[in-house]
Amino acid sequence: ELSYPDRLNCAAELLDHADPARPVFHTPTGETWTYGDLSARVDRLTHVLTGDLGVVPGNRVLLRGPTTPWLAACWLAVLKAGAVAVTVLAQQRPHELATICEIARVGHALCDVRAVDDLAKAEVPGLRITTYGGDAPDDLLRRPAPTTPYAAVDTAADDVALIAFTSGTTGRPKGCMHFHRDVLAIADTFSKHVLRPMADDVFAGSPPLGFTFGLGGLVVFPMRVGASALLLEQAGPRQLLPAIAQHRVSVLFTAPTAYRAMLDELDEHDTGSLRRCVSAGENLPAATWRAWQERTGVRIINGIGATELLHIFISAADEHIRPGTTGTPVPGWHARVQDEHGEPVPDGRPGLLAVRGPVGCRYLADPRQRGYVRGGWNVTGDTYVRENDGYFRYVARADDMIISAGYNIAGPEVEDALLRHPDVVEAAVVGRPDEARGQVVVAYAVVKEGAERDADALRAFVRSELAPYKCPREIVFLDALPRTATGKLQRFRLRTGGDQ
Ligand code: 3SK
Repeated sequence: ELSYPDRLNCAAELLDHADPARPVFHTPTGETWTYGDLSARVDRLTHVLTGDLGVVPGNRVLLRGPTTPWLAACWLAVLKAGAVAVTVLAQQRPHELATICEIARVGHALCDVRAVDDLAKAEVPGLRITTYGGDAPDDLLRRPAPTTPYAAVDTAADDVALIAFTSGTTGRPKGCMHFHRDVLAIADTFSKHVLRPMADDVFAGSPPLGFTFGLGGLVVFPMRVGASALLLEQAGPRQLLPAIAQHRVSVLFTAPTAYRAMLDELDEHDTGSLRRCVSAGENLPAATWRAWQERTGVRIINGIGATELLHIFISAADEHIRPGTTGTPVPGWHARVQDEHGEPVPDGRPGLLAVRGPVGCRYLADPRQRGYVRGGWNVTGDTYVRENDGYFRYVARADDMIISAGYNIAGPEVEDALLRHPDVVEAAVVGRPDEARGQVVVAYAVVKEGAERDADALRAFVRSELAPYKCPREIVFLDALPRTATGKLQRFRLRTGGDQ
């Protein structure tokens, strides 16, 4: 059981316990911030926020920019001032930003000068935008401010610290409110018990700080143990590999597609510093896990997390990892598989994943709350099987199950089979309405550059891997699959044949 004092400011907690001389952030250009630098810069920012900018506890402050130490510092400063950080992604467009600001009643924004155009275009009434990293005299970093320490606002452990938005894979964004204690709870559950980082670790990864996968993996987890993180503005597979070699990265956070893409270029880079590799955001195919382990010697820590629950709640480490499964509930979390009425289903049978633990889903002013939290359980929208030894195996997103001629077919199982073909880089499988069968299986595939786009050969390959009723009726080749800004596959766009 986790226990925190009633009064708690998570930013102060993360900043105050590390050795000021130790590094906290590195940049690809070779800049290093120590914990002492970070503390001093956060305090300056907090003075400006609460002075010049008039931010008071409880105000919602939008943060927008590429992954840099300054973005992390702004996040910490907002929390230290007792305000609420509203995190968004650099890819979000004016219309989405306007909706988020309206839902969260955002009054202030701190925005990297390079990302300000779309925020300005959102034309949010009353929004006060302050840019950082530019030349203007009123730039956040150029404003005069006391250099004295700032005493953190005395927030309650249950005060909201963060509103993280999720659009899921479709629909109006939902703001997930998280408390100061929640921020520490993700470090004191998944990170402490599964990841087990050390102060000498160097973290890096692809998820942006506007995605809680990245905020946890690149800021909260390293800071909770006094370790450091390399913050990369560009963090695709092409940038990650040289960065790992150059900065001796030991803890990597990225998504299954990136692991798969990196496999092709592994030989050209030294990945010997890697000690922990975490995969989340989507299901990790067993084939990718095995290939990564064979080539790097590192056993990927697979996990399922959600913006609603801040970070990962089912996972496994070291010898407990079982490829093809997600793992077991992270210590502090409980999970079960239930039917649509909330009744547990027997082990071995698919059903809806339901979890509860130290962090809960609290949508801001959104009736969809009732669908997510049912009978005290958070129902994540994933179909899972619990094996009889307690391991949880992903089947599909609940709305991604395909029912064809009475057969239940899990799209991800067919995708895994497609991905076992050496030419296939990415695959997505959906059900298309069909008069005779209810639905038929349709696959979308991205193949390696120069590989033949031979649908018949690929269908024959799938038939050699799976029962014939699971074989796609049609295979469509694309140059890339439609994904959300956080990299999640948008199957609904393939189902509706929308713009790809
Ligand atoms: O949405 C997810 O998939 C996720 C995974 C890990 C940690 C956090 C999140 C939001």
